[in-house]
Amino acid sequence: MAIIIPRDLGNHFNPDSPVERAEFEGFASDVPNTKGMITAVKNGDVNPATGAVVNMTAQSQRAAKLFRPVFLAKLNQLPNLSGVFFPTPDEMSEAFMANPSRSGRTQVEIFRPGDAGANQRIDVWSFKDNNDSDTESWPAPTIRVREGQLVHSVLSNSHGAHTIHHHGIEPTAVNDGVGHLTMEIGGHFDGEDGGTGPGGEYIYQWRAAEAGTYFYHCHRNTTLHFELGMYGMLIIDPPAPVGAGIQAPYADGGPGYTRVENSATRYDKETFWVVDDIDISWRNLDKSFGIQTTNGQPPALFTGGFQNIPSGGLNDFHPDFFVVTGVTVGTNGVLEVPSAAQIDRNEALPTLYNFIRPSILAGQKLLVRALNASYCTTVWRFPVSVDGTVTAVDARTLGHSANGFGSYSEPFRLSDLPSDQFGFRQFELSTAQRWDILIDTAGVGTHEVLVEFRHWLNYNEVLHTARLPIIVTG
Ligand SMILES: [Cu+2]
Repeated sequence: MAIIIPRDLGNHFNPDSPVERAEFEGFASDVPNTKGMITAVKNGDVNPATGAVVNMTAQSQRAAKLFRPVFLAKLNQLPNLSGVFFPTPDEMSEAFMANPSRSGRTQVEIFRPGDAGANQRIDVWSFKDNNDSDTESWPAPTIRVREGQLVHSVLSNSHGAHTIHHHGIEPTAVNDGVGHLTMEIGGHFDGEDGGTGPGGEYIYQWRAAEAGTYFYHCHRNTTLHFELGMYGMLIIDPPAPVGAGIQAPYADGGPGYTRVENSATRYDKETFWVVDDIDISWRNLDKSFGIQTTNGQPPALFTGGFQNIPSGGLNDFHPDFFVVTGVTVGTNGVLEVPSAAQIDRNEALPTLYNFIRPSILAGQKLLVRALNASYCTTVWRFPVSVDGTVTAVDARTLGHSANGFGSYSEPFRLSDLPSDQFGFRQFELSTAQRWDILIDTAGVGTHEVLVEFRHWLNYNEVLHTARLPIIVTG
């Protein structure tokens, strides 16, 4: 009997064909994962010498496609897999490497607008910094490295299966952190919380090739895990000029250096404006929503997430409120001052609140790193009282001759954008887009930047507007 794969309407799927079955399980379901692929090699389902599939399963198919024979042989020689440590097949070593280390997932509480008593807490998921056990924060702690460094980014697993995808980086395929296809940490096949719990560690290896504003996020069951909060900033800093007195990577908040065309240029302060939308109902979904649990019987339980599922799941998205870099946007659009009761439950809040309300002296330079981490299209409106240079888009420095894009791009001024009748200049960021804006002109006073969250389907509907201040003192 032909069965229609929900995500592939019109194409009939034959579950009796081992090839189709393997493809189906590989792409639409919770298999294969890293441990499963390695186990397939160890079990002899793949010939480690030739890379040929011996027994056709989703795991063996994917392992044969992903791993070169030299790596298959290496896996086969491992004594056992009880250590749940998966070797990085192309691991190399250099002096002055960067070694960030995260575990997933941790849980952090945020608060609805007006909930000063912290009575209506919302759980978000985050990554924990394994080198800083004191503070759990959301967004996850920034990974910050120096341009040119070889990076070994460790992900260990504390609950459920996750990955790290270093968004905008171009690593080798096994280090890309895209679930199912590459290294997924957490050794079970049957849903988020139904498996064996903790397990696994992997070193994602990549080169910090170009300075810029990136971010990292979990790429397993991505639609859900990203909405639940599994992301943090990833900054690659250019080296400082000789004699600058500071060296990359710089501290969040500045001072530091950013590349403008071909030159490392100093900024005094820095902020990350990371806008996000929160749908409370998604917190109550079964955490396997969006994942096909085959149980060996495709397509058994398609738990939601795709277009032709009539209702429920990941196709129902209705944000209840909005946040900027983890701080709640009030119903009036203003960032909410964290209350004592809230800080009691989320100690990172005061730091975040001050960080995203930058205060500079007149004449100082402020680097705004803007990221849309919501599912809305966002419209950013800068008042004409503020000007600055848009230096980079999606971590590519405009006019940077070394990156290959320099010959056909150049930085531009906010004042190059047309202003509307209300005295604002605007641009759009859709999901995952980043702009770097080096603010260098603003009069004394508080300048409000407006960020509109537009309905993800009906662009003209403004769901909410956040008001972000740039405070300039004399
Ligand atoms: Cu995840």
